[in-house]
Amino acid sequence: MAPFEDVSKQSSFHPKPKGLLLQYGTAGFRTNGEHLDHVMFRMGLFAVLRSKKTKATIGVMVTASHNPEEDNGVKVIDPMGEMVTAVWEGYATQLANAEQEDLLTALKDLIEKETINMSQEANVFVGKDTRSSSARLSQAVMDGVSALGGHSKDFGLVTTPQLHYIVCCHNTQGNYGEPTVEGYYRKLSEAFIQLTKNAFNCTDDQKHLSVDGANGIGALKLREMERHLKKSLHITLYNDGSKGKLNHQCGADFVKVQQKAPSGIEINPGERGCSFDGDADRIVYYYTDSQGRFRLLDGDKIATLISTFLKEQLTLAGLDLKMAVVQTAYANGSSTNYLEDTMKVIVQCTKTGVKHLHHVAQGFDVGVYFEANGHGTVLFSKSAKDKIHQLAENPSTNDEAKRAALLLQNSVNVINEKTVGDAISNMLLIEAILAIMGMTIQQWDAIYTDLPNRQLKVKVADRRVIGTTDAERRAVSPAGLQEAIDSLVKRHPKARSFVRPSGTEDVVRVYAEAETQV
Ligand code: G16
Repeated sequence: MAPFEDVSKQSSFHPKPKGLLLQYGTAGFRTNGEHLDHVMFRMGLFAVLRSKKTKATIGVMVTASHNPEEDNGVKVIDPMGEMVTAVWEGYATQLANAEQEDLLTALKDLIEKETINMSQEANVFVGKDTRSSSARLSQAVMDGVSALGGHSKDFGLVTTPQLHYIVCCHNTQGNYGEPTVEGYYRKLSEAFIQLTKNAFNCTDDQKHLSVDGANGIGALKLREMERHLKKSLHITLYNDGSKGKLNHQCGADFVKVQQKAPSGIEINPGERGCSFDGDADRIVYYYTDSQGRFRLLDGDKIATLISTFLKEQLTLAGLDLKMAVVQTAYANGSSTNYLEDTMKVIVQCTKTGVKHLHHVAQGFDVGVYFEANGHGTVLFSKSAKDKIHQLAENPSTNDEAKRAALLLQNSVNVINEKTVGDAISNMLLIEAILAIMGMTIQQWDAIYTDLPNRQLKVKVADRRVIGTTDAERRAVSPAGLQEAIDSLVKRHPKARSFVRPSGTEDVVRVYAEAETQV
């Protein structure tokens, strides 16, 4: 059957509800899982075209990450593990929103606009999270792939970063690693074990970490990974999905926004805990201090810890590389001040969405990027990696520089940089850094003091009436909104506030920070 006839026939099994329009949001389409069947089928078609265009394998992950269990969504992964470009996001929206009778026309338009060679082979790797709707929706993706003559490979339950890793390994013919989940465990664990060999005085107690798996896929995968870590880290896993509901009163988003510990976790005062989100691409850390106060170490604190460590090792190695930290409007003002004034690193601010941060970080030798919500990673340019490698291999390198170069090399391997953020990989990196630097979580927390801050979600009739500029730090519409914010902000020292429409939930997000809180 000619491909378009098959699309016509198959799409009638995945019909689009008339009039339903969805926007490609911060990380792809996301809404209640009941409304996504046609979107998933069409994202299967879309992935085939993207694969033909790039002559490489594309990933499609069925997940709604931090959203509640009843939601679902889709993240499309480009050949090198990155997210698709803005132009292709536009095509995805056109395909998802074409009425049933217009689907073939939308498809042919895209093929023509991008001059896609339809005889080129297409391969799509598909993964899913643990939501109850994910199995049905990932089948819809695969139906879309086969309707347009593509080949799909189902990786089943995987974290989003694992699918990014597998796509990148496959497309680099194994250069990035072995393209399997086991290959992922081996690569990261080996790098972690090598790194922590440098933590000379680390006691068994210091190797202990409590992990909140958000009742999601991250919990399952961390359990699978444990044996590869060979007791180099002692993990107690909570919210492993055996009874609680996904992201409900737990997980990285809950902890960050509510600024309190997840339910279902028991940690003694002073001990480290961390939370993953629903697809394990975000992580935040915390502990309770001696006065029983909950202390959160979010993406800003993570970026500071990692950049402190990397900067120190680059100096010891004698490597003069350009390093920057990329943040968003949510970054706590204290973190930005500390990075710029004390650490003297370049800091840049972008719009929300790791795809934006990733892009800016690519402009540096070492680009550390984290959103305050715990989503981020570190990018090393090819020339930075080459210089580190040469130094580590050169027999005339002195001992101190060699040790630093080896630490940097193993850090590169433990950081799953092709993923735009990976909770498991970031957890291992943080644990290794704390062990190597002999640092407690309290000492890490004391690097700088967060300005008190709050984040709220507000439900409005149409969140799209809010337009923003200046990396979402100022509202341009509706008229009068920014002036009202300004007049409140100027009454308080070190105050800052902004509003922006969420790209993953049907809410407006409101952020405020100031020197003091009442
Ligand atoms: C996604 C994006 C993140 C973003 C978050 C919230 O995270 O990947 O970059 O910060 O949504 O976005 P918004 O404020 O627009 O709703 P995740 O972990 O849910 O995929």
